[in-house]
Amino acid sequence: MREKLALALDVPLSPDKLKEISESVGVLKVSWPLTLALGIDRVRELARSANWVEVVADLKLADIYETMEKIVDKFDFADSFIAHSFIGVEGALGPLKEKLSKEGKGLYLVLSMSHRGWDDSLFPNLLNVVRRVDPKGVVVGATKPSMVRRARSELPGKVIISPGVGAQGARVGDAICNGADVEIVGRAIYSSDDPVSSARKVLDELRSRLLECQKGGNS
Ligand code: BMP
Repeated sequence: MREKLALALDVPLSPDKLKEISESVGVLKVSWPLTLALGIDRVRELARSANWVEVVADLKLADIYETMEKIVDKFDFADSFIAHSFIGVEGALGPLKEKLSKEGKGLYLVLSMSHRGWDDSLFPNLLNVVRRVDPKGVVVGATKPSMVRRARSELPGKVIISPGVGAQGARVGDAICNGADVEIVGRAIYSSDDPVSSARKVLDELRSRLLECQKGGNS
């Protein structure tokens, strides 16, 4: 079950704590704020601090291919990367997907963000880019279960990863009960007084929520 939860590590935690957290939360998402705080070499150490199911570099790549390639090469320890889909295919996501595939790495494209100001009228165009790029998966906010359902029905074979659980208001299980594969939790774990026990609690909550929603349908 730990493979269904990702820690959004936007601030540093000690390698020892991360190792314990990884027993409950199997995926590690690293980011720009973490990298700017620690430097790339210490982020690499944290990525190697535990037996993570996957290390996702959430860099929200949004540039021409040649620039994204330089950034991606620095994150040699990452298993997968998050990019924005609005940048389009030719000269950007097309060659990026090709490079990552050759290296055995995954690509996730942002399809619907978790914050209130995101405009989901963009969805059909972004979906079109996703279909053309054929990434490993997409990012859809857990705060909008209807968008998770829409993404799941349009993209049955894609991995859906969903941020917004905890601090942004979504409950543990809101996204997975509506078709997502992984829920991403940041502040509810790393800002708590005891991140290790908070991570365990999130896993326990997910277990019982999944039992509930498997019995009674969604929501
Ligand atoms: P938190 O659980 O503390 O709100 O963290 C959510 C994480 O997911 C952050 O790293 C944020 O950058 C990321 N994220 C998000 O919140 N909404 C999105 O739509 C896409 C994201 O990657």
